[in-house]
Amino acid sequence: MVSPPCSCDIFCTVIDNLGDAGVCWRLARQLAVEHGWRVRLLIDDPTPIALLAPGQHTVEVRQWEGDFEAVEPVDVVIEAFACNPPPAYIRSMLVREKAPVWLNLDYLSAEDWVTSCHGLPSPQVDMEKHFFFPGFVAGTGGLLREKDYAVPPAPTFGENLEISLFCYDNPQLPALLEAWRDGERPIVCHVCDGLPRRQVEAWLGVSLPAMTTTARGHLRLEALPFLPQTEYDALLARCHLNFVRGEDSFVRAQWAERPFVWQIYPQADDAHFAKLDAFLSVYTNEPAARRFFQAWNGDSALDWPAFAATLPALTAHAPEWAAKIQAHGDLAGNLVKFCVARL
Ligand code: TRH
Repeated sequence: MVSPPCSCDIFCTVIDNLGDAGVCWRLARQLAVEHGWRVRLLIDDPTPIALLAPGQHTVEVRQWEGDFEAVEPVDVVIEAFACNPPPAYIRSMLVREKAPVWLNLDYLSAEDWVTSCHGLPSPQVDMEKHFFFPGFVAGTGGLLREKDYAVPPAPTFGENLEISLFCYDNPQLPALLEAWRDGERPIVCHVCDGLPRRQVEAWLGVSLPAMTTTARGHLRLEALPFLPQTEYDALLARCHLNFVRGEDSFVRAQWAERPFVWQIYPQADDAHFAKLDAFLSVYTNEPAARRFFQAWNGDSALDWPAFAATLPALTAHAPEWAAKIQAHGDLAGNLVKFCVARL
């Protein structure tokens, strides 16, 4: 189906970290490049976009400051993660002859309730807003994946095990670094910029500037600068195993078709543990893998040798898993269909 070229405003607030901007940027770019939509990304802090996509000209990125009216009416309004467009903007949506399609793009979760909430209307004054949920199964909005994303060939298992490390503050990291240092197999760990590097530096007791390398026992640590998003995606595909976090890197590790370990975004009321369990129950029933994910997100002892022993099975499983979660269409494509049906 060829959709008419829509105009679309995406609202995003950067709560913390990079995921809000990372998800909105991917969606904005895909709607523009793959569906020909005229997209504006209205973001309260555009700094992360400049880091994720330096020099991009595909999407108009504007700083969202305070209250303002719709500059010109658009067909589709997407608010990311219930960020609430400004009141004056909403009022100008109301006076449009034809109300725009208004979506709240929510967070990703593998929990069962998602299928019953995806697409539901949330009545507003004189207008409807719909919940649009990403997800792993039919009946959700699917996951962001570019049409031209080509899975690079799997790296061969040479002598070194190549691992990328992207995580939040994680009290389990020192024990893992020790296991790698003292293990039999040489490991190269590509340490991402920010929190991962700071924790590695604390463990080393010395600084490890970006683009430098150091070694401890069988572990070589390579400090990365902050990479543009496409280069980060490529890093995931070059590694045998990726430690990822949050939402966007978590999804990308699955598209890279490699084993991964996920640190979920921690929530104050521990709601994230239910999300972690929900994901594990659909992703793998390999006990050592499940235990490792749980330990990485909790305080039980990490058993690196047991997890490492599952890597061949997880590597073999990765393409099947990627095919399974791709079978329901990609999020941007599903979102376009959803909107076009309501325009
Ligand atoms: O940064 P995050 O922790 O983002 C989180 C989550 O989205 C979480 O659900 C949300 O509630 C919170 O933000 C506010 O992790 P995430 O989602 O993986 O986003 C990181 C983005 O940064 C992703 O798009 C990949 C990108 N990235 C690069 O482009 N280059 C890099 O060098 C690195 C390390 C990451």
